[in-house]
Formats: sequence, structure tokens, C-alpha cells
Amino acid sequence: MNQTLKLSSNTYNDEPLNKTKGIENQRENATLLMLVRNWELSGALRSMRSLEDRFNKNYQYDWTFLNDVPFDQEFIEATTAMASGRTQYALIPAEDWNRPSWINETLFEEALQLMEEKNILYGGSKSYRNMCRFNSGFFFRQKILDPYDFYFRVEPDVEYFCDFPYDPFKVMRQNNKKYGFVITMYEYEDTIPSLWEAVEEYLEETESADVDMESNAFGFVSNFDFIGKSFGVIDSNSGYNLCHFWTNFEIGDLNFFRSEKYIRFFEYLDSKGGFYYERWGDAPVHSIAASLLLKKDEIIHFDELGYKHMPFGTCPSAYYLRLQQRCLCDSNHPDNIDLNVISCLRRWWKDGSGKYFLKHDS
Ligand SMILES: Nc1nc2c(ncn2[C@@H]2O[C@H](COP(=O)(O)OP(=O)(O)OP(=O)(O)O)[C@@H](O)[C@H]2O)c(=O)[nH]1
Ligand SMILES: [Mg+2]
Repeated sequence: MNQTLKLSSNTYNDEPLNKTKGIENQRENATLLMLVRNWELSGALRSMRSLEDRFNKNYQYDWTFLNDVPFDQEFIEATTAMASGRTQYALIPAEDWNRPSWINETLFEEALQLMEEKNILYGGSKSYRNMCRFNSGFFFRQKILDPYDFYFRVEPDVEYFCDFPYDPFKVMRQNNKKYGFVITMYEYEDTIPSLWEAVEEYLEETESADVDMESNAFGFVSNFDFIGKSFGVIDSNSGYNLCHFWTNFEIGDLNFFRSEKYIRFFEYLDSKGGFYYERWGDAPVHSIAASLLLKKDEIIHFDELGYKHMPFGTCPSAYYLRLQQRCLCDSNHPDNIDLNVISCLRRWWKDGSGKYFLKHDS
């Protein structure tokens, strides 16, 4: 029934999809990557079980685990038992994790208190800020990742709803993709009040030397105009429309993050202190970086991969794809964020590299 059906995707042609099916021994130079705490073991195992069943058992990619404190024996044994591939564990150096000494303690404590009072999600957390800064500027510099070209970020307690119809690492390499996502939505503005100002200053001070506005996806993060028949619903106080890729799922080319231009971008932002004085997330940072520094065609929306990280999920809309890939999700369910007004997917279709028809006036 289904071998000849076209899968529901126009983000790239179908050929690599079909070609990669069944060629399961030819692995890419890639690793599954989880930053995680020892006490999150059960959630880590649930995520591993799901990804192994849906994808990795056929490929046996390595699993790499990172932590700011040493992993305990129980964590190592259980995750190694759950993995079909090799497992490896690394301790993050303190200087890549902790708050830098130039952060003003008084201002920092004031910011924490203020955000806590405003009930901002993780607004009062110190470790969450370390995590966001680490994921923005340091994960790709960990020695244990040096041998790899691609990573697939996995978090505890996530679920993959469908069998993968392809090896996403192979799709990335063969199609010259540098950044892949499944969910995109609006960011909480209260966590990043001055982020866009910093981005504008970065563009000014570097005279946009690393940026090609002709080919990048700048419009995805900066356009406010109509999408289809409606405006985006979320107000913004800056030139940033608040759209970002949800980074708890992300497949990326490590060489992009290692590049001088990404590091220049990160270090400029870092120098402003906003990871601590505000609560800048790695999601808007990665998303703005990818939208500025990559060509829009180097970013891919994996719309065939069902996925859930509380409280949102995404489920492929194509009926036969859901059957063929044995999906355990309902694309019409309200939890499917792609239909929700807080999703930026339609903005991506229009101003990113998907859904060609939406880019033209009808
Ligand atoms: N080793 C370590 N990992 C952390 C720490 N804080 C967060 N993480 C990991 O970083 C990732 C993101 O943290 P989460 O707590 O999931 O943050 P979130 O996804 O924004 O929020 P929820 O999932 O809703 O809690 C997850 O993989 C966590 O396991 C930390 O202090 N140490
Ligand atoms: Mg999470």
C-alpha cells in the first residue's frame, strides 16, 4: 500500500528518504546527546527507550551524556543497558558551567528575586541559567564531542511518536543541512527583555560581516506581517517576533556551532550578561543564530517525526505516513502544537524554507 506513496513533506525531496531506508549499517559521524542530572535517570531511560525503539536500534549510534557533577554508577549502568550503541559520559569543566566571575552578584540576586516575584518560569533558578548558557555556548566545545560532526539532543521524559522513516543525520549530511527542528513557537518575552537589542548591537558592531540577509532566515525571527489570513497573535516590544525553535529536540551540525562566526555571536551576547541578569534561553539564542548565520535552506523542519516534550507535541498530519510509521499520536488533538496559535510553524513555512506556496501572494 504505502511504499510508493509520497511522504508529506516539501522541505526536501523524497529521494534521500527512500535511499536511506534499509541502509542501516552506514552510520554518520554523529552522536545522541543528553545533558542530564543523576536524579533524572528514570526520565532519561524513558526517552532512551522511545528513541531506541523508534530509531536507534536500527543504527546503534553512540550515546553521549554530559553532567556538571560526576555520573553515578547506577546512572551509568542503567543507561548503558538501555542503549543499543556505545555509551560515554563526561564531566563538564567548572569554567564551562558556572557563572563567570564578572557577573555582578548584587545585580544578579536582584534579577533572580524580581523574576521570581513575577512568577517567570525558572526565573529564580541559578542552575537553569548555567544550563542555558552552557547549551548556548559550551556544549559543542566539550572534548568528548570533538570526533563528531552531528549531534541529536535528547532530554529526559520526551517521547518520539513514530518510527523514523529515515536516518535524520543522513538527511542532514546529504542535503547540506546544519540545523534541524520539529517544534517552533513564541518565546516568553519576560525572559529576554534586552536580547534583541543585543542582537541589533551585534549586527551594528560587526557591520553584519557574518550575515547574508539575502539567503538567511532573518524574516523568520523578525517579520510581523500576515501569515495566510492572520497576524501572529503574540505581541512583542522589540523587533524580535519571539519565534524560536524548541531546542529540547534539535539535530545540529557541530561544525556550525564551532565556527568562528557562531562563537563571535555567542560571545557578543554573553558579554551583555543577559544569561544571568535576565534568563536568556538557549532556544532563542540558537534560533536567532541559525536564522542570521545560516542560509534558510540549511535549516530543516523534520515534519515526519512525531515528538512530545511536556506540555506540547507534534504529530505528522499525513494519514498514510502515520500508519506506515506506526505513530502513536493524533494530529487533530489539541496538544498538537502545529495547529495552535502559539506555534510559529506557519511563519517558518512563509519566511523560512518550507511550504513554497505560502511565500507567494495568491
Ligand atoms: N547536568 C545538569 N543538567 C541539567 C541541569 N539543569 C537542566 N539540565 C538538563 O538540561 C536540559 C534542559 O533542562 P529542563 O529542566 O528539561 O528544562 P526545560 O526543558 O526548559 O523545562 P522542563 O523540561 O519543563 O523542566 C535537560 O536535559 C536537563 O536534564 C543541571 O543543573 N545539571
Ligand atoms: Mg525539558
